[in-house]
Amino acid sequence: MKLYGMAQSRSFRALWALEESGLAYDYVPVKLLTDPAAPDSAQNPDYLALNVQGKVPTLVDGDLILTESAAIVNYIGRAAPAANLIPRDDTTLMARYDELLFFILAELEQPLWSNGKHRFALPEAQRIPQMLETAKFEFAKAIKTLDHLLGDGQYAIGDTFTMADILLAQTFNWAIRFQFDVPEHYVALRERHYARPAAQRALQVIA
Ligand SMILES: N[C@@H](CCC(=O)N[C@@H](CS)C(=O)NCC(=O)O)C(=O)O
Repeated sequence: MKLYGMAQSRSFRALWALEESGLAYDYVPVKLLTDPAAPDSAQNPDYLALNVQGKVPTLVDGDLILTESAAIVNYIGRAAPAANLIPRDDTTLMARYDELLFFILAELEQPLWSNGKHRFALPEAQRIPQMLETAKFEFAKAIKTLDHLLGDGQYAIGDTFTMADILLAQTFNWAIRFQFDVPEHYVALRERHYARPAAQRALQVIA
């Protein structure tokens, strides 16, 4: 498998998932907002042929090309069943896992991405400064819902570490980096999961 990614981005989810899975992979660093002629630019025609939006991450496995981080971590989880990184067999746990993953992408990370888009990612003419306050408001709302969705356990789903824990920890890392108000228990969640050996190895890959 080949993972195209950038250090501080959603591609860290996929890199960490690969390290947890034990699967063999190659990591290819890609740069955003650079000259399309540069071979490592996300706007280079060779990269756009893989990822038409010029975004990261992209996972390539043979003829399969995936360009959504949640689909990528699920693919990695299914490709490495022995690592037990996604719920199987138990319909209720699988449903709760799906619910949490969709919630993280649609609700929890959405205000963080909104902040990024309206600070630096969108063309200047499209940025709306008031969106920054709206994003903080929406993030606080999402946190309350997350408190309701998660139990008191050490892990998000069931009693084992899953890809949902990777997505949560990476999303809170992002929130802390963007200086959003992150409650202490989610700062602690981020610390606990980033201390895992696989996360530390993934950090070395992008160092
Ligand atoms: N829904 C996609 C979003 C991917 C995405 O937007 N990645 C950002 C970096 S975290 C990116 O490449 N942005 C560059 C751009 O918007 O041009 C996923 O979860 O993989």
